[in-house]
Amino acid sequence: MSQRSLVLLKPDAVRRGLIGEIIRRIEAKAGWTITALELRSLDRGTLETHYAEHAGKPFYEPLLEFMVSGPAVVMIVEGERVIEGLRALAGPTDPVAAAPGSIRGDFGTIVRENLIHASDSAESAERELKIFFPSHA
Ligand code: RTP
Ligand code: MG
Repeated sequence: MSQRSLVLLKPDAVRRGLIGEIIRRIEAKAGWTITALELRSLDRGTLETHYAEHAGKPFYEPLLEFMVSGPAVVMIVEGERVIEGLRALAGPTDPVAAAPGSIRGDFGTIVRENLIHASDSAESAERELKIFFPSHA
């Protein structure tokens, strides 16, 4: 079943020069295609909408501060079971708990600075695509 996912390479990934490595892993998956891609400085309002489910949690403000700390790569990835597949490729939220071989498991140590966001469900993908790519939604 072909799906679309909204992917962010977070500011830590850009700062550390990991854009190419992460995109290589995504492109290597059979049948997946990047259909939109932009280096973009995200504004706070966009991030408040994107991360609305976390408003009020202790990590919310530091998360927003981190996400505006430098440019991110914003992408649409399309393909077979791409939502579940990208979550698996990324690994769990805490990079230290993430298995080696996953993006977070190979490159992360800090929960907040965990390199990548990928939509967690078809409903989230629809919502997030409208936020980041209104012309593609
Ligand atoms: P994301 O939404 O970015 O794809 O990540 P996720 O689903 O794996 O994690 P989520 O629970 O939605 O949390 C969103 C992002 O907030 C940061 N975070 N920091 N305890 C903490 O310091 C903490 N918990 C979460 C991470 O950047 C996480 O990806
Ligand atoms: Mg999430």
